[in-house]
Amino acid sequence: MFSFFKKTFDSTFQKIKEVFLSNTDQREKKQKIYQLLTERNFKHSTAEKISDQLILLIKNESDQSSKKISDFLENILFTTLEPIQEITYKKDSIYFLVGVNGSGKTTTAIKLARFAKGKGDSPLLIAADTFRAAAQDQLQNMGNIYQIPVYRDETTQNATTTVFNGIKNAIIERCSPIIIDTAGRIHQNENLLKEIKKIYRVTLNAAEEKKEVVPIMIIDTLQGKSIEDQLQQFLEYIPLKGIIITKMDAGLKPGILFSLIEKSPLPIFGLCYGEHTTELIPFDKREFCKEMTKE
Ligand SMILES: Nc1nc2c(ncn2[C@@H]2O[C@H](COP(=O)(O)OP(=O)(O)OP(=O)(O)O)[C@@H](O)[C@H]2O)c(=O)[nH]1
Ligand SMILES: [Mg+2]
Repeated sequence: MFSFFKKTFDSTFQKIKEVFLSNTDQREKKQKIYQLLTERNFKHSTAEKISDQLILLIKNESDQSSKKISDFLENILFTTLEPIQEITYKKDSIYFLVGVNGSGKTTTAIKLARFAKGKGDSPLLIAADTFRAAAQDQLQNMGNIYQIPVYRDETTQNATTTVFNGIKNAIIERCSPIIIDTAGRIHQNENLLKEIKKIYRVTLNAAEEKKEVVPIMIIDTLQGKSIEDQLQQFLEYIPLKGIIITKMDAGLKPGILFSLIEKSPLPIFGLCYGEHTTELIPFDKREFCKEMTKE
């Protein structure tokens, strides 16, 4: 399941193991591990923590096998990610996807719908990107391919109408979860943020406490430093409950991927690592650390 991430991280952890199995003293080992991690863009404090703790644990351990080093690494990574909350998939939710232009909202909406269907649930997608007919076509075409119903209303450019009617329709048809794809909006544009707030409010009204509305921000790893600003701006308008990180396959150094997860100010719902509609995994930090370091 995590084969992509494993491939990205594996050479790093493999090299760390090689350092341990080599014939050098503790100080040199620690320095080499620290260097290995910082060269791959791990945060300095994280690199220091991993190298310090690993040296300490191994020093007091009679079993110096590669398997043992993997176990220690897994635990150290896990404690690093421990403060990050997770948010798990629930069938009866309304997933309200927001984000800046091109971050991967529509692709992720389909991925999420396929994930739900794979669990035996009956998702419905709402095409609430009413700015562009092409955006609705994109969702509709995918829905047709994977036999997932898509609610769209070509008679209106008003996303609130589409969302309201779409949710009512899903409730009548007993579809759940409901996944709402919204239009991309730049985080510096106040009017667009006010609009998404309005659409969110209508979503809450239409849900009538029958379903939990889960606003999720879709974050593109390639956006680098602007990510924090994006989150902050959106949070002023919508009480985001989690994030999905996309494009993790974009060839970033392992440390950048790890830092992004490590620094997340909101619970992580899932990770996307490709354009294919199955390339989404729910985020489970224990599993993640295990897969990264396993033999
Ligand atoms: N490599 C890679 N590409 C992705 C991923 N997710 C989405 N993409 C690609 O990113 C591009 C934009 O994806 P969309 O899903 O259309 O993005 P969007 O946020 O809906 O875009 P707008 O509606 O225009 O704001 C497409 O070419 C997708 O195939 C991912 O996890 N990895
Ligand atoms: Mg879109």
